[in-house]
Amino acid sequence: METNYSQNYIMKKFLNKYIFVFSTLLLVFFIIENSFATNPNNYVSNLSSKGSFPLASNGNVASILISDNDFTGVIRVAGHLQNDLQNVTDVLPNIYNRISQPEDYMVIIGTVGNSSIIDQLVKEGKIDASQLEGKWEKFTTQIIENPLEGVKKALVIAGSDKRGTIYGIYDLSSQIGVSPWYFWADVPVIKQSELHVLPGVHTLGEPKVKYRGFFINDEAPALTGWVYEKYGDFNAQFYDKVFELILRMKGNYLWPAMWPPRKFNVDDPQNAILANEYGIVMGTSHHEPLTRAHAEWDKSLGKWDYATNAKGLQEFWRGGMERMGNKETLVTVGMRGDGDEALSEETATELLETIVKDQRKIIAEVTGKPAEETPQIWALYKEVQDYYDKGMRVPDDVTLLLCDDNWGNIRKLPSLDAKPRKGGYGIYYHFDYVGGPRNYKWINTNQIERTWEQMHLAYEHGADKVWIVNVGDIKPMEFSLQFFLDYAWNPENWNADNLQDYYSLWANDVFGGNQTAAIADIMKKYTKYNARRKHELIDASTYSLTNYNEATNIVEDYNSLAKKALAINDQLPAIYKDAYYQLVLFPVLASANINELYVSAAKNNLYAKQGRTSTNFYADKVNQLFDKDTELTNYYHKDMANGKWNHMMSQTHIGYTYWQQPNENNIPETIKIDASDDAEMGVSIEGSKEWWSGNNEDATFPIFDSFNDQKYLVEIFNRGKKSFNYRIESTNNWIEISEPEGIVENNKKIQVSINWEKAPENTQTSSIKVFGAGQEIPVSIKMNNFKKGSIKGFVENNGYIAIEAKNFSKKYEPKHFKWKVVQNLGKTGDAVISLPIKKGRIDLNKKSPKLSYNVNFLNEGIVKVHMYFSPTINYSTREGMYFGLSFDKESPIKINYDSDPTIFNYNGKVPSNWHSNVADNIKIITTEFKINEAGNHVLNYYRIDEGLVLQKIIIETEKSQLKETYLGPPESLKID
Ligand code: REL
Repeated sequence: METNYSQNYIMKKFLNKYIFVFSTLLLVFFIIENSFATNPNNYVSNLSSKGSFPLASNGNVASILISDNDFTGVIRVAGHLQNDLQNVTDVLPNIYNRISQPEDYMVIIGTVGNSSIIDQLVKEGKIDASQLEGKWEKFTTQIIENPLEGVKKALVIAGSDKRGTIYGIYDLSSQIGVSPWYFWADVPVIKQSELHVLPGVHTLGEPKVKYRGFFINDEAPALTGWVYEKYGDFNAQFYDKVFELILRMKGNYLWPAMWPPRKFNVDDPQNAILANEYGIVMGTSHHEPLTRAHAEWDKSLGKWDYATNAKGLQEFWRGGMERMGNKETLVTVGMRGDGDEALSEETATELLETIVKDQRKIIAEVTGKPAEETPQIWALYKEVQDYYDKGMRVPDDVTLLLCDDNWGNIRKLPSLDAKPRKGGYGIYYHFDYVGGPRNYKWINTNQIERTWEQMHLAYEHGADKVWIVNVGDIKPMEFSLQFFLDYAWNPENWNADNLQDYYSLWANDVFGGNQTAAIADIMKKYTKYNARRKHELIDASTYSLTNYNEATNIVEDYNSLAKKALAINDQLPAIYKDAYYQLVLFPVLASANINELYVSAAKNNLYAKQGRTSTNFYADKVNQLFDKDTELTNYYHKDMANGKWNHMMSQTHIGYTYWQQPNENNIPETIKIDASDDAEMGVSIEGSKEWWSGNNEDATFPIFDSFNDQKYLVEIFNRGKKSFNYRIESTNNWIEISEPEGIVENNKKIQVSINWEKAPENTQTSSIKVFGAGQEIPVSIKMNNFKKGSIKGFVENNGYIAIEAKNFSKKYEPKHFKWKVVQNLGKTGDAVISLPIKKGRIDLNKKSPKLSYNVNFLNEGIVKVHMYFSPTINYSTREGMYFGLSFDKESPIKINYDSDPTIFNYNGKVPSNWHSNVADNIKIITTEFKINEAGNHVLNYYRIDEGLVLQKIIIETEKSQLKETYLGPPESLKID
C-alpha cells in the first residue's frame, strides 16, 4: 500500500506532538496498529509499533549505507543526515559505502539507476522501481525486510533522480525534527532518543512546479556585510549553506547574488561545481544572458550594444556556455540594456529576435546538441514584456518567464485557453525590491495571503514551469520564502479555506509546539499590518491624526502586538529565543517602533502649530524611538545568537526622500517650541485639523447617531507651562462627558457621547462649553436619535457607509461558481474573490455570481461607490477587467477595473495610477449612482472577470463629509 500524499514537510510536522500524545493513549488501549494510518503526514514516532523501523532506539542509531557510485551530492547529503541524527540523538551513526559489515537495522539510501545497492534491490524485486522510474524529483521511503544478507530490516530511501534522493533524505531529517532553518534562523533541534519509522511507502510524489527557487538580490549592505565578515566572499562555503537551505525546503533553483562586483562563477570556481554536485539548477537573473554575471562584462570588451558589438557579445556569451559545460542550468536568453536597463527607447523587436537566434546558435554549438535540449528562459521583465505584446516570439521550447510589477502583482499570464508550449510559462515574483516608487528591502512586508492569491492565479493559468522569487538578503524573508516554496511544491495543497492553517503549522514546526496559536496570530497580524504600506514609504503624513482615530489606532494595534510578542518571549524556553527574535519578535518590535516614530513626529509637527506645551515631549519621543530602532538592530547584530547575524539588519530604512535609500537613517524633522510661562488653554476635537483658543469660530463635532453611538474626543491642551483647571458644561442632560472637570498639565482627552434614552427623538442640535485658563470655548453638537423601525443593513453615518467585503448580506452562486473569503487578505479585514479562476470571463446579467450588501440611506441623492481592490494588474491577454454593480433590482452596469490609461515607466507598461496603487497597496474604483429614496437598499457586486480581489466598499453619501484617511473609515454599524 502506498501512502501517497503530497503535502510538503511542514504539513507533516504539525500534529507530530499531538500524535505522540495520542498514540501513547492508544498504546495503553492496545490498539496502536492503526494510530498513524489516519495521519499520513507523520512517519516517524517516538514509539515503536508493529512493523516500525528502529532508526534510533536504546542508545543505538541505525547505520547508513549508501553506495559509492551514487551521486556525490547524494553522498554529501547522506552525511548531513548522519549529522542530523547525531544532533537529535547524541549518537553519531556510521556511514558505509558497501556492505562489509551488515547490521540488523540499516538505512539504505540511493538513486535508481545510480546506486548499485538500490539497483540490486530493484532487481531482486524488493523495491518497486516503477514508482520511481522516469519520475521528476520523487522519492519513496519504506521498510524492507531482509534486504541484504545479514540485514534484518532496512529503511530504504530511494530517489528517482539526484534531487529525489536528496529530498528523501532531508524529508527524514525534517521528520526527526531538524528544521530547514536550523542554520539560517537558529531553529533548535530537540533531543530525542527513540525514533521509529512507520511502515508504508512514504513519498511526496512529484512537485507540481518544475523549477522552484529564489534570487539573492539587492544584497548590500545586509547580506554582503555578513558574508564578508563570516566567509570573506560569496564563495563556496557561503553557497554551501544556501544550497542546503534550498534543498531542505525542496526547492531546486537559484539565481545567485549579482550586485557588482559579484560574479558567481568567477568569485569562486567551486561555486558552480558545488551547485551541480548538490543538484541545484543554476540560472542568472533576467538581464544576464547565457550564464554570464552582469559584473563580468568589462568595458574592455567594448560596448554592451548588439548593433555595434555583436562579435564581442557573442564571444562573451560563448565563454559563459563553455564554462557551464554539463552543469544543470536554466539559461537566460534575450538581452536588456547594460545592467538593469531597457535595451533601447523603442521596442527593437527585430534586433532582439536576432539576438535570441544567435544566442541559441551559440548554445547549440557549444553544447553540441540542438538548442532545444538546453532548458532556457526568456524573462518578460519590465519593458521586455512590450516586445512580447508587440508580437516578438521565441522558440516553443524556451520558457516564458512572466513577471510581477516588482510589487507582488503579476503583470501577465497566459490566457486560460492558451495553446500549450513546450517550454511552458514561469513566474518571477518579488518579496524585496530596489526601485520605484521606493525600495523595500528592510523587513518582511509580504502577506502570504497575497502570495497565495497571485500564485494561485498563475497556477490556474498554467504558469507552472518555473517559480522564482526575489528574496533580497534571504533573511528576513524566511517565513514568506518558505511559504512560496511549500506552495510551489504543490499548489493544490493550499486553498482559501485552509491557508490560515499555514501559520500554525509553521509556528508549531519552528517552535516545537510552544505557544503555537499565539505565535501564529502574531505572524498573521504583523504581516497584515506591514503590508498596508512599506515602511520605506511611511512618513509623518501617512496616517491621520484627527480622523477616525487612525494614527492612534495604528500605534495601539502595533504596540499591543508588540506587548503580546514580548509576553510570548517571556514564556518560551530559552533555546527558542534566538529563533524567535529573528523570525517574530524583531519584525514586530521594529515595525511597531517605526510606526510610533512617524506618528510621534506627526504629533510634534501638529502640536507645534497649535503651540502645545507637549510639542517638545514628542520631539524627545522621536529621538528615543529613533534610538530604540538602533538598539533593536544592535541586539540582532551583537547579542542574538552570539553575534552570528552581524550586519544582517543594516539596511537603512528611516527618512527616505525619493525612491533610493538614504545613506544613513535620518531622524524625522521635529520642532521645539518655547511655551508661555502662564497657563493657556487650547481645544481640538476629533475629525478636525482645526484648533480653538480665544477665537470665536465654531467647533462642531461630527454627527452623533443612535445606531452608531459614537464617542467623540475633545482634547484640551495646554499652551503654557502652568497647569490649569478645566470644566465642561453641557446645555442638555442627554449629553455625557467622561470627565467634566479636572486639571490639564499637558493634554487631556475627554469623551463626549449621547445618552439615547434621555435624548429626544430625531435630529437635534446642542452644544457643550469648555472653560479653562480664563477662556470659554463652545463646541456644537448635532445628533440623530433614530427610531429603529425597519432599518436593515449598514447604516449611513456622517456622509458614508463603510463595509468590509466579507460582510455581505447574501451571496448568489450559480452552478460551478463560488465566492471565497480569503481571511486576513488586505489592509483592514478579509478579502473576497470569485472562483473558479478557470471559468474566466463570464457574461453579466442578473444571474451572474453576486454578492449583496444591505445598506440604509438617510437621504435620496447621488452616492459614490468606492470599491477597494487589491492592486491587481490586468494580467490578461484580453482588454479590460470587469465587474458589475447595481442597486436593488436594477440591471447591473459593467465597470472596467482597468480603465485608467496605460503608461510606460521604468517598470514597463503599467496603469497610469500604478505608483499610488502599489504604494497605497489598494486600487479604488469609484462609480456614481442616483438613489431615489431614503431608506433600505441593496448594493450588488457581480463577477464578470476572474482575478479581482475585493477588500472593502465605501459608499460616500454626502460630499466632503468623508474624511481623509489612509485606510478609510472603520466599518459602519450593521443592523440585521
Ligand atoms: O528586482 C529585479 O529584478 C531587479 O532590480 C534586479 O534584477 C536588478 O537587475 C538589480 O539587481 C541590478 O542589476
